[in-house]
Amino acid sequence: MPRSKPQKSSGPKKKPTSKSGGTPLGNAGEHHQKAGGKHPALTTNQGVPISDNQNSLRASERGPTLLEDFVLREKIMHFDHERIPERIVHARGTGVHGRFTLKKSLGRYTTAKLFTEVDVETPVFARISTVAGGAGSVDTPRDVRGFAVKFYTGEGNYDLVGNNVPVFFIQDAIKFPDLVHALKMEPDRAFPQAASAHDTFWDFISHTPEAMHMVMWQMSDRTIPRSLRMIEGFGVHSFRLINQSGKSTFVKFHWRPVLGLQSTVWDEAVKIAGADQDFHRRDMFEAILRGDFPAWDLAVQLFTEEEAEGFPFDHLDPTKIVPEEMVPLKVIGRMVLDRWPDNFFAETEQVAFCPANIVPGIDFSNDPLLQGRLFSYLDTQLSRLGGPNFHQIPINAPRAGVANNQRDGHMQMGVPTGRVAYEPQSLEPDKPRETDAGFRSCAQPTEDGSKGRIRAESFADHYSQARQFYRSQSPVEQAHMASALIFELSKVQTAHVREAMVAHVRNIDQDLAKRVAKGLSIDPLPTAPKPAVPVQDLPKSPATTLIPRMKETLEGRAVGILVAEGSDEGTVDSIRTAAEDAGAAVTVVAPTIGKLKTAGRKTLNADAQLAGSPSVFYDAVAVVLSESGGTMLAGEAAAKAFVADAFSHLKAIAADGGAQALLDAAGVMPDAGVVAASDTKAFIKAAKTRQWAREPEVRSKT
Ligand code: HDD
Repeated sequence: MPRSKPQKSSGPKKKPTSKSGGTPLGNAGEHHQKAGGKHPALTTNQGVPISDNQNSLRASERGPTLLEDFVLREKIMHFDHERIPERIVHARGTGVHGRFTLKKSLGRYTTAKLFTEVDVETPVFARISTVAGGAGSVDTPRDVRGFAVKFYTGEGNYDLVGNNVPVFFIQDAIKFPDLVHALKMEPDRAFPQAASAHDTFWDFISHTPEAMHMVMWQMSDRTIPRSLRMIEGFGVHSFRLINQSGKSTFVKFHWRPVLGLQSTVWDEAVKIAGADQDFHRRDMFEAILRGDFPAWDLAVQLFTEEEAEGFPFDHLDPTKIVPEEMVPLKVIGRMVLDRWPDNFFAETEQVAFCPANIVPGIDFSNDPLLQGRLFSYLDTQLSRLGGPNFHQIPINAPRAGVANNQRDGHMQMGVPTGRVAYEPQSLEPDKPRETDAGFRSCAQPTEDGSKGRIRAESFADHYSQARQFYRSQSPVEQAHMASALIFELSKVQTAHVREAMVAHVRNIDQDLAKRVAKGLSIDPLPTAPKPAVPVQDLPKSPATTLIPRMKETLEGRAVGILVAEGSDEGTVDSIRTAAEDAGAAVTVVAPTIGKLKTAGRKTLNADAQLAGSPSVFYDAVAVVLSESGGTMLAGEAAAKAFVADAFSHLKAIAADGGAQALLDAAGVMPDAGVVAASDTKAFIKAAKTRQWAREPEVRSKT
């Protein structure tokens, strides 16, 4: 929400702890205060004071620049190397510091202190990202969001590197480079940026039946979130927890946003991309600035090897969920993000996550995708961060301390002392040694079998959970999925790829296939590929839905009030107060920013200008105008779009009499979500949700 006013949240206001340090914005801003006061001398990287930072060394007033100008050369050399290779995936990310507090011990299942020491705060750094786009790409494409959390535990760093959907496209890491090459910009033309809606992606998917479950999630509203604060996170794979006696229990991790889930509608996401490329990053930044610290509950699903054997799927297959209805979630603690990084590059860009970063009491499962990831991330950091010592960069450095005999290498920051850099040894008794409390891999007996490039039979069912997901969704969500598939495939130029996808969808749900085929004018329906195993009709999983589980709330949301000269200040004030009391950030939008005269000849301050603040920035809008203001704005395209978009994006609209001319010009029809501006109670109630009943009136039925 650009330029929304700092406001009080009705949620608890916690000062950031000294552990996560400083103000929510770290030390940003401090530097400006130094101007004019006592300030340090500007120096070169060798510490040499600089007398002139504005002019390079010249042979004469209008003569050539001299090679001996070490101040210029050092400054330009450093600048030339300011960029490091961006991440091949998840390049666009937003990072925030915070803390995790355990509320329920998992002491029966694990020795990991992170999960056994109740009420202890563990510092964390979380980075939420899109997958496909480059570092400078927009925040709101249809895309899965990465959800990576680094826990700086007393036993070393633990990274939970997940996504906001609980399954993945492929079952084996060997396919990952192909998946990513198909997804990213096509290599000959270098477009589209940050989009899966193109031939190579869907060509690959149409050859990859195991992707069908993830594709259903990808086509759902989960991939067009309203805010990074309103998404779930999933560890995806099964991991193991190991207890004192070495017993292992499988675990799946889930992050649940305290603000609830919320998504945009597709047209809204597209328009946000044009209006504010940084919509999600700015939303997070402003929430932290206001003290509205986003929080997630961490929940676990726990099950034994024997229980897993009874599941109608293989939990080691990362294209499968363990439905909550089968294994309920236990909430064990909460993560609160409360401090924006001091420096984007040093922290968010240089943070190096790795699923192999685990601590004693946690272990991997045999999920073949996870096993491949354990290699990939460490390897990637060598090219991104330039050498083996990237763990010394402050954002990556464990707070638990490091003691070993590794030495030297690019960018070694430490100065190890002594003559012993090996082990076992007897020359320096104080040097680090193995410990009984150290990490031990779960002593799992390995299965007998032959070596080979094998896919387990138990991984063969590619459609049952895709069907389960689609059929579990509400009718509104199913319509959105059909529209999303039609949109994505309509961007595919190769007819046989579109047809191959519709053919797969027939194995998921016949009705969905018909809707998509109709939207793409594919007739007759293509023959469905023969599934490797019969598709099962699994029980519905309501926990996978989004819209039916949305929280009715204005907490963390935004309300825009459109005004002009002559608007009634009493109405504006009562709407603002009611919205703020309900937890929303309120922005007053007008044709001009700054002061305007109200009906009572008072002044009202507009926070934002209409042309740069479309209604896609807000969750609900109010339009408060005088008769003449309404007539004037009825002829203004940006005002009409403000109201028409709010209506078609299913948002509550409060309007007074003067606004009617604008509402008429924008084609707004009366319904339960269009309320009188004087009825703040009705407005707040409608603003806490979206008007799903309106959708068939504003969008063609798919
Ligand atoms: Fe990955 C980054 C999540 C499969 C290889 N991945 C990356 C990030 C997230 C994920 C959130 C960004 C971390 C950050 O913010 O810096 N990746 C996943 C999930 C997967 C998954 C949930 C499946 C369950 N990834 C996966 C596979 C491979 C990789 C199978 C390779 C075999 N991922 C990478 C990478 C990245 C990465 C190339 C790019 C930058 C980085 O690691 O640090 O190594």
